[in-house]
Amino acid sequence: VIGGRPVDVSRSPWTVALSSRDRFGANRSGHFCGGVVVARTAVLTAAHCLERDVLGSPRARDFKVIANRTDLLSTQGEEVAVRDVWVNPRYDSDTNAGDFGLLTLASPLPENAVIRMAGAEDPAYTPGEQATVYGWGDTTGAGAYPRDLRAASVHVLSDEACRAAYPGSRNGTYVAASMLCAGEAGGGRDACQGDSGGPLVAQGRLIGLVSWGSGCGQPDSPGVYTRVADVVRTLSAGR
Ligand code: 4AZ
Repeated sequence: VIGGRPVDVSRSPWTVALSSRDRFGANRSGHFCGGVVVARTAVLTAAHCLERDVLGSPRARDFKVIANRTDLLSTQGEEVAVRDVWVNPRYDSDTNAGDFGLLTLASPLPENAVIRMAGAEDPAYTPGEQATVYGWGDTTGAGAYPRDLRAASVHVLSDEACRAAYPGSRNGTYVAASMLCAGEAGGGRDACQGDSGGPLVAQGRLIGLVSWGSGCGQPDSPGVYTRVADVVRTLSAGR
């Protein structure tokens, strides 16, 4: 998270780290992505966090979920094994549309760790409002990874503003049906590498998952998030 502040995980107990022994070395506890507790045994994350070339192997035994831990290098909280990995079959790695997947946990997390997802009838925000992004990702855009969870406030933008920022050039394409974007006009506050799969929260509700963007915290290059209302629609349609 660029331009954020440290937060104790008790303030956002739904925020978890995905950790793999093979990723980034032992000094970072193997953290490679964020995730969000959406049911006692279910964690939502980005599909691109679960791809073979990112994870090495998308097999459940290769990674674990770290819950209730602010400092990644501490032994606080719990490490939960993953029983099953599901990647949205409609995820398009070219546009990043549909960038979500679901982890089923081997043991349940506490009820108070579960965040409610925004739905299609209940988006939990209107463009222009503030939301908060959480994660252990890069704080500088140059590979400076923090030990402690961080959070930043960003403004949710209109689809028109997102499309104008990412009209389909080499910088990427904004797909309104499955994405939303958030940032600051002058840059400075944003998600970054390592935050992927983690939560964007408004009104106490999960509205987005960190997905992509052009750089981090740059003016006129907002962060792009998986639209959680679209995740809910997809999951409830059973496909
Ligand atoms: C990434 O590489 C990434 N500024 C995540 C979020 C953003 C950019 C890059 C948004 O995972």
